[in-house]
Amino acid sequence: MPGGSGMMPDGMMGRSMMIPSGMMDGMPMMSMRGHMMKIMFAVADADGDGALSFEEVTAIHKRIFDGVDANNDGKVTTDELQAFMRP
Ligand SMILES: [Ca+2]
Ligand SMILES: [Ca+2]
Repeated sequence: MPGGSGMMPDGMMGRSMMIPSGMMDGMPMMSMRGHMMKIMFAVADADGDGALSFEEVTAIHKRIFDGVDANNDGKVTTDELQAFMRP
Protein backbone atom coordinates (compact mmCIF):
# COMPACT_ATOMS: atom_id res chain seq x y z
CA MET A 1 0.00 0.00 0.00
CA PRO A 2 1.42 3.42 -0.87
CA GLY A 3 1.79 5.79 2.08
CA GLY A 4 -1.56 7.44 1.48
CA SER A 5 -3.55 6.09 4.45
CA GLY A 6 -2.98 8.88 6.95
CA MET A 7 -5.53 7.37 9.32
CA MET A 8 -3.54 4.23 10.08
CA PRO A 9 -0.88 4.76 12.78
CA ASP A 10 1.53 2.34 11.16
CA GLY A 11 4.48 3.36 13.30
CA MET A 12 2.49 2.95 16.50
CA MET A 13 1.17 -0.46 15.50
CA GLY A 14 4.65 -1.65 14.58
CA ARG A 15 6.11 -0.57 17.90
CA SER A 16 3.37 -2.19 19.97
CA MET A 17 4.23 -5.50 18.31
CA MET A 18 7.80 -5.24 19.57
CA ILE A 19 7.13 -4.75 23.29
CA PRO A 20 9.78 -6.71 25.22
CA SER A 21 8.13 -9.67 26.92
CA GLY A 22 9.41 -8.44 30.28
CA MET A 23 7.05 -5.48 30.11
CA MET A 24 4.09 -7.83 29.98
CA ASP A 25 4.86 -9.28 33.43
CA GLY A 26 1.96 -8.74 35.80
CA MET A 27 -0.08 -7.07 33.10
CA PRO A 28 -3.46 -8.75 32.70
CA MET A 29 -4.19 -9.71 29.11
CA MET A 30 -7.56 -8.00 29.37
CA SER A 31 -6.01 -4.55 29.73
CA MET A 32 -3.86 -5.23 26.70
CA ARG A 33 -6.93 -6.19 24.72
CA GLY A 34 -8.76 -3.13 26.01
CA HIS A 35 -5.86 -1.00 24.85
CA MET A 36 -5.97 -2.54 21.39
CA MET A 37 -9.73 -2.04 21.31
CA LYS A 38 -9.27 1.65 22.11
CA ILE A 39 -6.72 2.04 19.32
CA MET A 40 -8.95 0.19 16.85
CA PHE A 41 -11.91 2.28 17.94
CA ALA A 42 -10.01 5.56 17.64
CA VAL A 43 -8.86 4.58 14.16
CA ALA A 44 -12.39 3.57 13.14
CA ASP A 45 -14.10 6.62 14.65
CA ALA A 46 -13.42 8.93 11.72
CA ASP A 47 -15.36 11.95 13.02
CA GLY A 48 -14.24 11.44 16.63
CA ASP A 49 -17.72 11.55 18.17
CA GLY A 50 -16.97 8.53 20.36
CA ALA A 51 -19.32 6.22 18.46
CA LEU A 52 -19.10 4.14 15.33
CA SER A 53 -21.68 4.89 12.68
CA PHE A 54 -22.64 2.40 9.98
CA GLU A 55 -20.60 4.42 7.51
CA GLU A 56 -17.53 4.30 9.75
CA VAL A 57 -17.79 0.52 10.17
CA THR A 58 -18.29 0.16 6.42
CA ALA A 59 -15.22 2.31 5.76
CA ILE A 60 -13.13 0.03 7.99
CA HIS A 61 -14.37 -3.04 6.19
CA LYS A 62 -13.55 -1.41 2.86
CA ARG A 63 -10.06 -0.56 4.09
CA ILE A 64 -9.49 -4.15 5.24
CA PHE A 65 -10.87 -5.45 1.97
CA ASP A 66 -8.60 -3.16 -0.03
CA GLY A 67 -5.67 -4.29 2.10
CA VAL A 68 -6.38 -7.96 1.40
CA ASP A 69 -7.13 -7.39 -2.29
CA ALA A 70 -3.48 -7.32 -3.30
CA ASN A 71 -4.01 -6.86 -7.06
CA ASN A 72 -6.96 -4.44 -6.60
CA ASP A 73 -9.30 -6.31 -8.95
CA GLY A 74 -12.21 -5.87 -6.53
CA LYS A 75 -12.19 -9.54 -5.53
CA VAL A 76 -10.51 -11.32 -2.65
CA THR A 77 -9.23 -14.79 -3.43
CA THR A 78 -8.15 -17.41 -0.92
CA ASP A 79 -4.55 -16.83 -2.05
CA GLU A 80 -4.80 -13.12 -1.25
CA LEU A 81 -6.42 -13.88 2.10
CA GLN A 82 -3.67 -16.34 2.99
CA ALA A 83 -0.98 -13.87 1.95
CA PHE A 84 -2.67 -11.23 4.14
CA MET A 85 -2.84 -13.53 7.18
CA ARG A 86 0.78 -14.63 6.75
CA PRO A 87 2.86 -11.52 6.12
CA1 LIG B 1 -17.98 8.41 14.77
CA1 LIG C 1 -7.78 -9.54 -5.90
